[in-house]
Amino acid sequence: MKIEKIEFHRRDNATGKLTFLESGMGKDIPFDIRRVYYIYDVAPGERRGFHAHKKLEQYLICIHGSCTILLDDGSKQENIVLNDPSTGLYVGPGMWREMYNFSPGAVLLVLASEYYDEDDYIRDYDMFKSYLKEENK
Ligand code: T46
Repeated sequence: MKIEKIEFHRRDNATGKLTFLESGMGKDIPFDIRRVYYIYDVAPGERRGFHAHKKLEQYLICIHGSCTILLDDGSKQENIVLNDPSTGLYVGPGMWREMYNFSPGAVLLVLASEYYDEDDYIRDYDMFKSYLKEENK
């Protein structure tokens, strides 16, 4: 499985750090960002996600603290630690994800290619496997 991480631009000086990104063709984020959401105040030991998307593309950025993202493409699993506000993890369609190990105060920011659509979710692992089989026929 190919893990796609992107380092965003950073401007550091004696007063602090600034990270920026732009979206659109040929830019940092190759799709137009239609939605932004963030996950925070995750209780210790809690795990979220447990789904895949059919079309949605996203970049996950842990802008404060750290968390771990499990990615599963149906045949391989990878666990990726996010702990840097200037690094984004690409998560595309057909990828089961779970988010865990949130440090106290962690904030996970997500930049999404589409508006919220519950029909784009596959929230059952067996259905996810069947979906991949159909897609790869
Ligand atoms: C993903 C991971 C990384 C909305 O109404 N609008 C939204 O934009 C979102 C993201 C969620 N919701 C509703 C749907 C549920 O009733 O908020 C509730 C919690 O969402 P969910 O249980 O899907 O949250 P997570 O943290 O398990 O998953 C989220 C995203 O939903 C998902 O697309 O890839 O973060």
